[in-house]
Amino acid sequence: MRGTWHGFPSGYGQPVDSPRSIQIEPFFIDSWNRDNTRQYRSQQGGGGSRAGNAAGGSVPSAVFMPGPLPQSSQTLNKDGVTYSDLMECPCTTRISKSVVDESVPFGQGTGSLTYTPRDDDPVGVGGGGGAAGVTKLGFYKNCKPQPYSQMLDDKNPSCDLRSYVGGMLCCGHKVSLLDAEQAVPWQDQPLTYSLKFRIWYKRFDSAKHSAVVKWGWSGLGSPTEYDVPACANPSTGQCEHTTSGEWTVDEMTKGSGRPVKLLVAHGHCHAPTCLSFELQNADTAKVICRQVPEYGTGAGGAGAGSNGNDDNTLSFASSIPPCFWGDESHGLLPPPVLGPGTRLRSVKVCNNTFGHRGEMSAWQFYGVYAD
Ligand SMILES: [Cu+2]
Repeated sequence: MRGTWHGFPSGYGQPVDSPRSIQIEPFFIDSWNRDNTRQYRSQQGGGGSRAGNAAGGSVPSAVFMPGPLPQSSQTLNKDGVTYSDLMECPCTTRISKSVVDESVPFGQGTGSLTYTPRDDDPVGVGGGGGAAGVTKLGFYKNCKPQPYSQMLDDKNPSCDLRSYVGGMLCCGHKVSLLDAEQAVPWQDQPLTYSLKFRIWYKRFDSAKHSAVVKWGWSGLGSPTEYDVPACANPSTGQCEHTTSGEWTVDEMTKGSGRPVKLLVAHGHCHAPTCLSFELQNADTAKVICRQVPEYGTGAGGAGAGSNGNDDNTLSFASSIPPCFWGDESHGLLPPPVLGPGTRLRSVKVCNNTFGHRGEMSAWQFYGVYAD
């Protein structure tokens, strides 16, 4: 994410030994409504243009225009929506489920999801693109019980194939997120994307640098994703959903039995859902790290609209600032040192004015062993 700092405090680094190539896995979902945007533009007297945008034109600040959505969308025909529900990968009628055993208890429903394209799906323009063929994906989730996660007790739909309604497994490569009855629109107007990466590096000097270790914890069990149920009464304006889970440092380091010194903590969560992500020492109830994403407002003129191309896109997170520890002389707080027996608690708060799918709750930590 453009505004999110990815680095290490002075004296630490992540060594990469003479790389020759990199592999990236960009994840794009085209949710742009070409027609409404054009109509809006002509009503406003035109103006603005954006490179790489087949229809030209830009949607001014704070205007969101949904494109077609499947029936399973949680924002379909609702007021006050400022983002496309497609970005949360709703399962559509193009996808069928095959459950291995319908009689198993909740949380054990496994099997597969099969995507079937339409005959008139895009065949690819300019040598790229093209639709997915029949695609089958296995579903194996293992939501953990308390205290690791509330997901089983809450019967979170992501824990079981029978209740799964959206998320990564309904977002295969080149699939359409529309229903079987809906043709893929604007096939003559493909979008062209450009990606820019900036990689900051230094020569690794073992006299000056220590190599960091990466640890992760999903906080949920084997799915890193979960559903955020819509709040019962959105008119109250207080729609927040909280989920939490606990684990030990030793579990996180795969039973190393060693204390850790944390240097960087990134909580992985999604716009427009994520409100805050907190890591606590469950033994002392002390907050170790609290992350609050920064959201775009859509303000700022051409290019800053909900389909804009700058950092202020409406309802998108422009930054999720990580927790970062280091040397006091650099203005940083001292790194927390945690023994292997330390219990950690993750507390994640989401906006649930609308329901969400595929939201993620995962911590990524970088640090060193402290023994
Ligand atoms: Cu994610």
